[in-house]
Amino acid sequence: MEERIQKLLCERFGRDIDHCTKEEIFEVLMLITKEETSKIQRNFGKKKLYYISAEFLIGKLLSNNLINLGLYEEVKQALAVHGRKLEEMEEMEMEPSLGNGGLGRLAACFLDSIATLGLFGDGIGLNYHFGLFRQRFRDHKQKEVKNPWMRAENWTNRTPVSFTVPFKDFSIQSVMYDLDVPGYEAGCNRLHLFDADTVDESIVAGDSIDFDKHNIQKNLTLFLYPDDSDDAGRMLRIYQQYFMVSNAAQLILKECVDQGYDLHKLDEHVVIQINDTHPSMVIPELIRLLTDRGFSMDEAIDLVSRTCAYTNHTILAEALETWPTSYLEQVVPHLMPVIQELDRRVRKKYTDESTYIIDDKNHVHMAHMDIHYGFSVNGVAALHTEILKNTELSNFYKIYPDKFNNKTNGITFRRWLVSCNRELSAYIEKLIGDGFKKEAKELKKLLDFKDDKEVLKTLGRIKKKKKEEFRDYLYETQGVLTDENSIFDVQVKRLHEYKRQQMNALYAIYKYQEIKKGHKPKTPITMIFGAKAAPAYTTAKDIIHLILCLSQLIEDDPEVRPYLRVLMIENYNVTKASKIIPAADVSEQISLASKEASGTSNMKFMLNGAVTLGTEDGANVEIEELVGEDNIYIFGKKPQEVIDLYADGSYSAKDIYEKDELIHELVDFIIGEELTKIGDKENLCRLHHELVSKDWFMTLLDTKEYICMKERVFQEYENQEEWNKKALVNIAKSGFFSSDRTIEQYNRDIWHL
Ligand code: CRA
Repeated sequence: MEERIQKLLCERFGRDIDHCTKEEIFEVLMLITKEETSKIQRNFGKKKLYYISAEFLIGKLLSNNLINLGLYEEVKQALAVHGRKLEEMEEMEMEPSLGNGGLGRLAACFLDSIATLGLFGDGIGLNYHFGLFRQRFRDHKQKEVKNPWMRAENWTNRTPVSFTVPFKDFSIQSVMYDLDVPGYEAGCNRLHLFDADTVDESIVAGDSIDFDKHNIQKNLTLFLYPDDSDDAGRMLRIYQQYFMVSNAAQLILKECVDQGYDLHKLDEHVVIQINDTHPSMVIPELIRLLTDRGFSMDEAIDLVSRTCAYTNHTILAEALETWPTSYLEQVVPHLMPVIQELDRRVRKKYTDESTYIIDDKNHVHMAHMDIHYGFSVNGVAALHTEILKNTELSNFYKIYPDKFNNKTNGITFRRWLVSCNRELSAYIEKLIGDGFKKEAKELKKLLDFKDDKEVLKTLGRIKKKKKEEFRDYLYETQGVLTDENSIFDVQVKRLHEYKRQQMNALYAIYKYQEIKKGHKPKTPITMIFGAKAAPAYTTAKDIIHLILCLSQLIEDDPEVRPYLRVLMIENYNVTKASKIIPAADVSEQISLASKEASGTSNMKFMLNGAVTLGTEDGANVEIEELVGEDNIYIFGKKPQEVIDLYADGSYSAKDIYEKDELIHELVDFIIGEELTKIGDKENLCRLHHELVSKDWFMTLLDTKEYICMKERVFQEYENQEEWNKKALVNIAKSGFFSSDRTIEQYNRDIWHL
């Protein structure tokens, strides 16, 4: 390996390893990894899965792919001979900006597991040049700048595959870029990312995320989730979605034809997983393409319905996409006859208007189309699926009880343990062998060491080491120095009111005031946040402002700072997740019960030995069942109570604010002089007003219980042996959340590959 690295470095840069930069060495390692990946066997089968998704949040690939290829140690040694560290080369890699949150990361974990299980399945998405914005903090506020993550040498390979994608007034020629996805000690699949050569990065103004939304040829794949607060932005999203699925549909048919398959048996050779509603137009597009090839409408609809399966990831109304027919007419008029036909058939068969595809306001409900014309509908955690069946989609469940099924999310342990926490992974391996990397349930064997004081101590030492590493990383990247001897209390996820970062901020205010009164915690507390807010989501941005102002207030206060810190990681992404999660003691999963479909960071934290402080929501419920109540801290109103509160409209934030002295005081602190001195009064007042007058996601409902429970968590942390035992139980029971298990279930129940 050493020789090979040297040779390639000399060829490309004319220098040997001792004289090359980290960037150069990274590039060569990437090329070697790509070459090695291209040599391993492709998964194959007579039926193929196409996982279509607007996001694939794949993260950096070097160390992950090396681990999966079994080359990590070899490369590490080769570099070490020259005193160079693989970790330092990894830092040179740009993180692909192809996703936003859990849904995109889930798709990436799935690709790893699909390949690892030897299943024949590729991902299909878009090659966004600037991806999601990069977050900067200025004046205690989020500022969005573009994120140019692509380099001349990339993990992707340009392929000769190209399709013509027709729009109303023009068509666009696509280019397919491929990325190899090696499984762990297994075969390889691909991620196909479509793009167009006409896309022009120079139309983006400077560092910003502003560009001409009307120039589709030039802007089509510039950004993931371009601002949709105006018509042009919404239209652009339709252009993107159609571009993605038309390419997908054309590729699928081409691959079938190339294999010599009979398209009349499409469903025997193809299964399409529609990841949320962004790819839903694949249904009418495939029907259109089949009828163009002479299939009758009846047969085309029947075939496509037996080929497509839909995953729902949320019950939040804002994310359940509907498109006005007038928009679709302007972008993809050729799909409208198909969509109208699909709707007509529903109307003929069913009387329940709430299940129609096109409603009386002429909006097309993408999820409705998926449910009627797909053969499977799945939720992403047990509770979520129950809520879909009984509440959100109950009218559909009545019609199609057999289509509904649950697939609790999972995470790949190769990235979220083996790669991001090599120390813990190695120690587990020492205790129980390395079988857990492929058979995650083997982690259960750790329970044998539950009362082994040495083991518990070692777990504590590893945690401390990961905290030190995070301390160094945060200092290098943000110039903030953390205390590795404090409790790391971590909430990292997209910013959304339902996730209730604002409730966590209220706790910070509470603790600040307590310390001011002289009630100091025994062990100092570091509250760590990481979150991006959607650029047009005002309240979310105001919450970031509040957190950053609190952070500043405490940093400047020598009385409080030794006991409490509030820190926010800038531009939280997969790379940063892999640094903070192994260092966390407490995992904050405090969404309003019923609203978080699953969550996946909860699983990552658990796997890395953090203890969950959370509500009865999403996959937290399943975590609780597994670890038992002694090893998790659950608080707050139950899902059904929350659902009932929405139904009868009886929740009133104002009532709570007016009647409860403590809450009143905490909420008013937001507009008190301490914070308005630091921050922007307009933003803070707006947030205050939002909380006391609306509070749609019921922050104030659970705040008091939250504070009490969090106090208990910090108290119990003081008994380190007991705490480490909780950590051990969490790790030992996390096997269920391996995405290998999830994918096995998808395959067994839905894909049948
Ligand atoms: N935001 C859910 O909210 C879930 C992931 C993956 C989400 C999470 O609870 O873990 O999907 N939903 O299933 C979503 O994106 C459009 O809906 C998420 O990432």
